[in-house]
Amino acid sequence: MTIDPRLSADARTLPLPENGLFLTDVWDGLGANPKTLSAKYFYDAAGSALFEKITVLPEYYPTRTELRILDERGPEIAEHLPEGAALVEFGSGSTVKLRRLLRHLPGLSAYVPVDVSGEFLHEQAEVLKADFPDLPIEPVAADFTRPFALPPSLSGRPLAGFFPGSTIGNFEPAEAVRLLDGFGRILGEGATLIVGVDLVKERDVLEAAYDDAAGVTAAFNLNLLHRINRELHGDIDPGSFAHRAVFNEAQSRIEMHLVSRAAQTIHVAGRAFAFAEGESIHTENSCKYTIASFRALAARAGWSALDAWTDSEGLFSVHALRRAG
Ligand code: AVJ
Repeated sequence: MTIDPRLSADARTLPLPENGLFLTDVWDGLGANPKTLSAKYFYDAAGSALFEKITVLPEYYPTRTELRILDERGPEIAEHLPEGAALVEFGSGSTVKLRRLLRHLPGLSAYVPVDVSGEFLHEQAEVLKADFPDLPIEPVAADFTRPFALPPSLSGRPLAGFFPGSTIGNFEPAEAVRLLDGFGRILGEGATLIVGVDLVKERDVLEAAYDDAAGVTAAFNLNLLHRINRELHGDIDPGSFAHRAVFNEAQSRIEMHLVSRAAQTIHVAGRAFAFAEGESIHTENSCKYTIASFRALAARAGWSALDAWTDSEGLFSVHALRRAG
């Protein structure tokens, strides 16, 4: 792919093909009916900072609840990881959750963070090394949604995977099955997987978590439009779109949308996209499960249930799964 001359100077400095993919994904998504943008593009520097703010909002229960489960149930979770296991974390954003688990895993032989951002990965590895000097860290720069190879040094060791944060919720069920099966192929027969999964609950609680009173989630959603303006020569007035979060009960997912407040035409890198008043861009799905519905999904991907833990209010779950032979 060649560098598109219509991209902003900032965008042109991004490593290709990320930059070219963002443009073609935005063009494809805004050209589709209904219009969509991929949630993976939320996380530029501004979006990542807004997400950090979301995690401590009073309405946003998932992060603090998962941390509490990892703290309180850590010893039980640890029983499912064999002595000498290497722990592979898929999408190792920050190490906050990992640290909670590590306290309970003194017998771990290596930690393998996997992340697309090589730079972030190596920074985090350095910080972790300072706090866990005896734990070998073997970062892998890779997109965990695609097949990748583990470091050869891990061969012969028992393997475990860690996928916290209910990131699995961003994938529609069919994609989630493909992803979990992919983890199983990478980790191999007999591996353990520890995965954080948000639970179905009352509509009011779910919708408030994705439409907080302080407007942080709205800013996080709208940042996608700012990012398009910054990186792809967009001329979008973010004020002409409203944030909307709705629980789609039939599909058991929170949907986030950006709804056009008026009929208008926007431009992105030279292409025009027309909106009717009230027309939306679907920007995110966050799928919610019961313990049983998640186990059924995992089973389709070749994983059997070992155990699952929830908080006392039944807000969030952490599952331990085993890869069948
Ligand atoms: C990072 C995908 C788990 O779905 O709860 C938070 C992202 N979006 N508020 C979620 C998110 C809006 C979050 N995940």
